[in-house]
Amino acid sequence: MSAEVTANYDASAIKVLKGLEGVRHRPAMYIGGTQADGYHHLFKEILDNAVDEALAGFATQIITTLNRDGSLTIEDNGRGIPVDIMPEEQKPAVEVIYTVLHAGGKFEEGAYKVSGGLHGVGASVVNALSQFTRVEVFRNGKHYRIEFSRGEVTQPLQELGPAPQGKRGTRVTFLPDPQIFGNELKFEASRLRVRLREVSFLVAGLKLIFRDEIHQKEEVFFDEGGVASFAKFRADGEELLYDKPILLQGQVEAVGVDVGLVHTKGYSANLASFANMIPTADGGTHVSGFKTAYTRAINTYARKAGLAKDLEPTGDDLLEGLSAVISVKIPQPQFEGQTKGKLLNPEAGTAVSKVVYEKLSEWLEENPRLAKAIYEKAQRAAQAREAARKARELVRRANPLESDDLPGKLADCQSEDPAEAELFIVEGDSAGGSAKSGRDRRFQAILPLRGKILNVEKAGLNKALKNAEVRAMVAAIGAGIGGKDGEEAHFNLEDLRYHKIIIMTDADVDGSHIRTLLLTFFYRYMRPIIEQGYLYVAQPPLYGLRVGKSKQVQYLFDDEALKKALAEIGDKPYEIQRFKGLGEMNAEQLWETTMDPARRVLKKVEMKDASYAAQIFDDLMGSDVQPRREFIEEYARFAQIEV
Ligand code: 1YM
Repeated sequence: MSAEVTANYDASAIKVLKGLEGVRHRPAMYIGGTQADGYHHLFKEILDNAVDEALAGFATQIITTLNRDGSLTIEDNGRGIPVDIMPEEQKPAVEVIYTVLHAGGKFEEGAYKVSGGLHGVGASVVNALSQFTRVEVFRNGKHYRIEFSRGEVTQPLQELGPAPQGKRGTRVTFLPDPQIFGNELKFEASRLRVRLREVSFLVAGLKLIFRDEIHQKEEVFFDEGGVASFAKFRADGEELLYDKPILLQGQVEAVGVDVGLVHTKGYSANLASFANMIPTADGGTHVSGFKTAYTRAINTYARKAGLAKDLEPTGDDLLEGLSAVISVKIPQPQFEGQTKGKLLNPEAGTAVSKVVYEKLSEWLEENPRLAKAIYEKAQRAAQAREAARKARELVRRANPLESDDLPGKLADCQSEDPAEAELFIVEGDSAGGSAKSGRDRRFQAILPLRGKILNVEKAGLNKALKNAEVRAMVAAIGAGIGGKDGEEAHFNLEDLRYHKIIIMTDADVDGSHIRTLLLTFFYRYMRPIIEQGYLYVAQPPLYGLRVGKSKQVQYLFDDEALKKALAEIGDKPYEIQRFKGLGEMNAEQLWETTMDPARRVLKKVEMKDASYAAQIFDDLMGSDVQPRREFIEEYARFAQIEV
């Protein structure tokens, strides 16, 4: 900004500027961080404004376009942001909304604005953190445009001419600022799609179109069935107990409740929850309210209907195979937790509990045949739980004379301090052999796995526990098994024997597959290990490069690195070794490249966005290869490099 312009600014304008400078100074305070999550948060904020216009009953369609230059355009067909001059500021409303941090409040009196995020400050925050922002408004039969850069007006509001016949709405284009986010981050189509799909289910009847100009693809997200369809969608890949999902809806005082349910023949519980359309990955009062009322409604019905037997299903038994989406709309949501993913409002719990108990009881009365099928499935789950408990006892008592029942093929480390102990889970016996000889046995343990481990997503706990590879992992890790949604946790982090559990697989398709299976296993049965940041993926090199007569081998981790290295040596003779698998490296090479803490590269597996991860893991359940492959490609995004 030039000095001349500054001089003309009055006191309120300077305060305004300070506001947006504050956003640029401390972006994390507003968007959580400046990594990929924060970057995509900008999209969610503008989308939220368009969605609010739909919730208010004025917009029916939202188009999101990923432009070739990396910018994003979001357009709705609502009323259009007001453009008239605001008396106090003497500026068009649209300018105030995009440049004043708390301008949203003025527009909130209509009280429809329940959606989450930044409550109307979103527009100015996005503007502050964008290299450019263009807002076009179609209103009063006219087409207006205003442009900004890094929060400041660059082109004042202009009337461009008449709007095309009948066109109304708001179109916002912005590019997140590389000064804030760096040069590497980009909008990821997959993340945009996950949110658009979510919104299409949460706002039944709203049409969301996604245009990907980079990959030349268009997709329409539209559903009349709301959260009930969402529950069914999320159950994808599992056979359903019945076809028509259950919708439980109601309003208790100011809290709106929407719950969708469908029972599958599978074993995992799949709950997704939202407060004001914000995913609540850690659940909260609304989810607890749901579980209590759901269990009480079914058990009460079963007693009345004479279905109950001695072994009464627990809440977890009843949740087995359930796919549910719980969505509440609440005037003043309170969130807690590291990722603010947990809803705290007690009134949300009360409201969900009341609506679910009443409406589900009615549904059970009206559908006795299905009610019986649901209850019988839970009874089988209760029996399986009993059987699993016995199986666990069996695992524990299997080998009373051997030290702590550790599996025979585990080469354990000497240290008993979990903080320094590392467990390498290695693909195949031959790599396992090299790893055993190459390791530092003081703190590194090796567990070779033979072939592919069981697909636990399909199997369920009982079957999983019969699998030799699963049992070996459970025994080696030492903290039990459980923690899968809907199952009582028998997992205790305090018993964990290693604080680094490192998955070491080949850098090929089979390796990726095994890694995926292992990740699914940890996600479903030992999630706290991921949450605590104890799970890692090793990065073995792809190439060894020897230049001239040197004995020194340079290890390279991808094709890019190889190209770069080759370019740097220009005309000397060289020799390239391509490692097809871990087994091709000898013990010394494996130690040097992949295991030595001083030289190796480990990727930490992160579950920051648990709802996103759950979605991906859902994709993995299906028998389709494609989503699985996409997951493997996406997987790198959960990981942070640690050297
Ligand atoms: C692609 C983004 O922002 N649409 C949009 C926003 C608004 C209105 C209409 C609107 C609201 C009201 C009256 C009102 C507004 N948002 C804000 C704030 N799409 C998009 N469409 N007239 C028009 O609330 O009474 C203020 S107006 F502050 F939330 F950003």
